[in-house]
Amino acid sequence: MAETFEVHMLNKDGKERMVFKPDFLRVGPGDTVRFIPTDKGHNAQSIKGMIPEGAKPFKGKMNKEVEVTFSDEGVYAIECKPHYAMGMVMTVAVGDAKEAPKDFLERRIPKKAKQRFEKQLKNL
Ligand SMILES: [Cu+2]
Repeated sequence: MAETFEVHMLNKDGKERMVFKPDFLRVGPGDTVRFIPTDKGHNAQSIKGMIPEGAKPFKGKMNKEVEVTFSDEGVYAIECKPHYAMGMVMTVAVGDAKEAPKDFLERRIPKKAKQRFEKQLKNL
């Protein structure tokens, strides 16, 4: 049975600003994640070059809920476009993925986003 998970897009969560909550999820192939703009001014989209090879990119609209079904196994990096520089990113691991590709973080990534990715990837 495919499951649906919910992720909230928030301006603030405790001390952290501009966050996906949760910011790491492990789902099964065929499961769906619903990205909910609980606060205004956010969107959710996959980051180019940071999803499994052959996987379909997605781009949610601003202030709109978007549901994404993850079919391909691997690690997906997701950003909120307006707050990428502030580190508003999350990681979705699909299936048994135990590590991200070696070059996953070897690209231009804003410092705060990179710090959060490094933390998120420890959940793999
Ligand atoms: Cu945002």
